[in-house]
Amino acid sequence: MTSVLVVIPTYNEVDNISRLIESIRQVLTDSGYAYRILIVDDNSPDGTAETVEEIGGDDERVHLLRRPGKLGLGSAYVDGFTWALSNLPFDFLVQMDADFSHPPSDLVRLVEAVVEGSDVVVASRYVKDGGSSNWPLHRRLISKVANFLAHTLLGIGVSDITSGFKAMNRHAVQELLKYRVNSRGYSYQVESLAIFEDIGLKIIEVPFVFETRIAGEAKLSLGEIFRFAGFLVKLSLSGVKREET
Ligand SMILES: Nc1nc2c(ncn2[C@@H]2O[C@H](COP(=O)(O)OP(=O)(O)OP(=O)(O)O)[C@@H](O)[C@H]2O)c(=O)[nH]1
Ligand SMILES: [Mg+2]
Repeated sequence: MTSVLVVIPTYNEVDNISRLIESIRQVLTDSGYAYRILIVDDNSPDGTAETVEEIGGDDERVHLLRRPGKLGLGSAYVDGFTWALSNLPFDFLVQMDADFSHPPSDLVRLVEAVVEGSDVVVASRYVKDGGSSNWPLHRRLISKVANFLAHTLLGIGVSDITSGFKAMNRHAVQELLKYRVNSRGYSYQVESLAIFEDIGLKIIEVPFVFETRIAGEAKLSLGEIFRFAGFLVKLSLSGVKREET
């Protein structure tokens, strides 16, 4: 049976996480795929991890990876993927945010696009029928500038380079981890696409509508934005690198 792993990094998502896990369970149960859900939590002070333990207690499909402190979104993905490759059975992996910006109802559509033969599927706001609902003007602007910078500096052939909602096959995950992933934070989204292109994987975009977070607090700080821009410049100069073996 085809099996799907959903990886979700969390920091202070106690107001979202129970509903999100429940919603993913429903969507994937209806789809007929076998599934696992992996939450990568950075010792959230609001008790996100404890909530996951409560919900997941008697469900072997829900897993929790606890890290000692807030180490960044990118490194949460890398640690989650590394742990999953050794510990969980999966054919396809979906990465998504915990705050319902990435609607669980779109999950299956993404997975199906990978099943049909792409290696990486990016859920995109910037292709026909994609968009963002109620996103404040300043956030739209930040996203557009980030995408413009990433396109100009790195020439990646994806229109929504900063999307965090992606599906990929196991091969893509294995190959990604053969590279040195330097991003700790949000630039991971761009760096991972640069790596996928370097490997020569087949990447496609499917439209989706990004929903504005309604519960919990934003983590995107000014510091993150500057680190993101600095990282893009560095990446454009040095390129991506495979780990020495
Ligand atoms: N484990 C971990 N997760 C993180 C970290 N920073 C952010 N996240 C999670 O990564 C996802 C994306 O973060 P958000 O705060 O939603 O970022 P955003 O979507 O740019 O900002 P909003 O518009 O406010 O939602 C969420 O599930 C966060 O909980 C981190 O340092 N560690
Ligand atoms: Mg968000």
